[in-house]
Amino acid sequence: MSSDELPNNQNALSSKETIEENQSDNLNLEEQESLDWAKQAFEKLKQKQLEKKEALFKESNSLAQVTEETQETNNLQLKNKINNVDKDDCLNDSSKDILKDIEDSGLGEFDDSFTWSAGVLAAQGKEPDSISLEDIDWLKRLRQGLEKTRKGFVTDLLEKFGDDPLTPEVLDDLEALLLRADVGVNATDQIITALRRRLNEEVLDSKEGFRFLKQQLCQIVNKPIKNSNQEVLAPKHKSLNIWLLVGVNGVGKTTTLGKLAHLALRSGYTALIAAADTFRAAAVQQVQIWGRRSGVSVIANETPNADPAAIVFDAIGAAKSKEIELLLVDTAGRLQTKNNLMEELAKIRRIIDRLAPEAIVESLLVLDASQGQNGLNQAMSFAESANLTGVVITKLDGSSRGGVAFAVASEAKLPIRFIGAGERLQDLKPFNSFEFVEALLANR
Ligand SMILES: Nc1nc2c(ncn2[C@@H]2O[C@H](COP(=O)(O)OP(=O)(O)O)[C@@H](O)[C@H]2O)c(=O)[nH]1
Ligand SMILES: [Mg+2]
Repeated sequence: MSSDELPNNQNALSSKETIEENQSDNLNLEEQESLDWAKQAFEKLKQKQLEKKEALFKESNSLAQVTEETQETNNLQLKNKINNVDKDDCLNDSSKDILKDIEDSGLGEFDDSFTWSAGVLAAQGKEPDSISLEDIDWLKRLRQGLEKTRKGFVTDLLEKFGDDPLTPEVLDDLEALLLRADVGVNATDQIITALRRRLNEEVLDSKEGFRFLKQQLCQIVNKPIKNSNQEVLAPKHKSLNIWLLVGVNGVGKTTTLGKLAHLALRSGYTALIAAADTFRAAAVQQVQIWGRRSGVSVIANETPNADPAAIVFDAIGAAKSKEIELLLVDTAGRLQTKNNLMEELAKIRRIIDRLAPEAIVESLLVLDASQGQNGLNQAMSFAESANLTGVVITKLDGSSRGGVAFAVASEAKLPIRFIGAGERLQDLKPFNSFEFVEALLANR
């Protein structure tokens, strides 16, 4: 194998050196430590990436059993294969592995986006060699996704905060900004009151003010999580866990269900999907595609308007006989009337209670971040009839209204369990308040 096929480590090093030269003059100790951490992490990841690529090429060579001379053609075929599987909904296992390898190889440059992501991981006590490319990819995506929210909020905020100690007038401006960013009346009140109290006690410079604001924002989203006594939502092994995905049409229920199935399998759970959105014919097929993508079986009935409760009935039977740990239930988002929709959810719930009273049931409301305040209204109306236990916020990539997370936590008092930022299988992660707030206020 020629060394040309391997990623060029030299490029990464030279860009790293440039950053170092430019920055080392005016870095304080804390920043220098953070940069060192990021450099170490970058080196480790680069190494892992190299090893992975080498393994991939070796594998492709042994599979095709080609000689040195024909290797170039073979690599080309491999690349073609990779390009093609990207468009294929029904990936086979080996294509999936290759695709994953290639996707994972996107380390990119040692740039501001990498150092920021590394800083967020370091601040949570992680070691440079324990992080993965996926961690970095996700944080970059989250920061990028929240850019629109940030632009309309943080940029103004930084301008208002300036470099001087905070004044009561700045708090009035902050209040208006928070409300405009869909943070909601309750959460905004809470933040402004806390800041005011602090300002009365001491002089607060803008940097400390910003830090205090982040802390307040974290507290707001953490409160319902703490109240639930479950830091991260995960199914209980060797038990039947049933997670219902509810919410209005188009918010991303089915997509989230597919991503959750993938996450569950990767985390070592056995999973099954129930296609209980029978209101639209295409909905069942869409679930089946996600089932194939994630490698999880689907219980469905393709008869138009089949009874969703009957599908859940069958799915529970199958889950019990196969000792499934996580049953994911897709539900309809639109029926003729809102009452019908709520009645249908209640009926599904009754079936579960009757058939699997021992099951651990989660009713997760899926909210589209781009709907802002409207999402909060949905949360309030579903909370009454759907026994909600948590929220999934989707479409954080490119939404300008990510602030709604705070409104949901403080007004609907629901823990945010997962967030979605993209349409790929891996674009869903358990909610982490620290990462979310850091990504939202990433400029400082
Ligand atoms: N950009 C982006 N699109 C998403 C995300 N989640 C879902 N979508 C898209 O939103 C649309 C509606 O999703 P779907 O799962 O069918 O919504 P449902 O009607 O609630 O089941 C689809 O085009 C999805 O690809 C996300 O996190 N980011
Ligand atoms: Mg759907």
